[in-house]
Amino acid sequence: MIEKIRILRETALCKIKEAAGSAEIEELRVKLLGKKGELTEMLKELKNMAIDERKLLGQEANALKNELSESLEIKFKELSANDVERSLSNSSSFDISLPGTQFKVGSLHPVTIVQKEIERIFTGMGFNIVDGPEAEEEFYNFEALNIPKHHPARDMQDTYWLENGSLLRTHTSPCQVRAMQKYGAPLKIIAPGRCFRNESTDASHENTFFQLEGMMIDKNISIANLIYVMKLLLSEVFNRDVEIRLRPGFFPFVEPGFELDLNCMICGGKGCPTCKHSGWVELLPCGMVHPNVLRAGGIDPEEYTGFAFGLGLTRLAMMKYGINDIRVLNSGDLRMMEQFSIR
Ligand code: FA5
Repeated sequence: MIEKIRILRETALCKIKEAAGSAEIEELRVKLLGKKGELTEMLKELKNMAIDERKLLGQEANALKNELSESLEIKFKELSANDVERSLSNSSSFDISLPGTQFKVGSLHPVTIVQKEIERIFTGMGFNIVDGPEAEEEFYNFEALNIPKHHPARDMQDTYWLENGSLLRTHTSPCQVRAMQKYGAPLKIIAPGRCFRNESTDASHENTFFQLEGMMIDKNISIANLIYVMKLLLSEVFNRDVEIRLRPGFFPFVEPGFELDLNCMICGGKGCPTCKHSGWVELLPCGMVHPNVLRAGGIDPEEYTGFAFGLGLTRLAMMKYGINDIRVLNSGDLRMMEQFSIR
């Protein structure tokens, strides 16, 4: 038996050494160590032997099993590496020195970048972020904001009506009333979102654009609070002092109401198509919340006052990044998007 083991060892190691491919090694493994392999059969014979002989031959046979497994493994690895190399060099259409395929990674839209930045600033001041539906009820878009049916103020926002009687919200202001009804006073919220108007488009007007609504209601809130928050917001967004102007503005849902304009950052105030050659960009209407709006939200105007603003988020993104035409922001043109690497 010991002689059989010796002969098996020599022939097996020789065959392993001479094997020409990884498939051949696999065949040898089955032939030698598989269930019905030569060595396995030999081990089975041990059970018929005397105990001393079985012990000695068992040790020999097991040592050979380990040795063969190891040799098969080493040779298999060596031949597999050769196989890959051979198949690569045989294939004339594959040049392994070429760089791999590069996958494009997306980036955030400039409006989203600015929105996130403003959310960071306001949540830092204790404001909550709320949401509202884009397909809105007429009541929230107009009546609750002190704009009754047939009031001329409705003409300021040419509206897309839906067949079911609701509309595509023309501004984010409906979120004011929804938030008051849901959370009551005191209240500090911002509501970023998409708005729709049937506008003729030009360098600063789109029919689909983003606004960011803000509202603060508490006891004794005044215009001083409003101005402070607006200044803080803009200096944080632009990381420097910016030139602004406040003019009286009419919005039925605030009293008094203001238009906050930003010195045009595309032309530095000299005049260009983006600012309609005025040097100023209308950015941020704001004012003290009208008592009728507080009432519509279920808040007592005798006890509480508040301010609200409606920031033109898309226009702010244009000013921040020097984009001179609003239409590229909705164009889906990747050449524009690829310039913003923030993810
Ligand atoms: C409003 O929409 C008011 N709801 C804002 C408001 C809220 C006033 C709270 C007072 C208190 P206005 O129509 O001016 O106001 O729009 C606000 C801002 O949205 C504008 O200053 C502008 O920056 C932006 N905006 C309006 N229309 C367009 C448009 N067609 N394309 C791009 N941006 C627009």
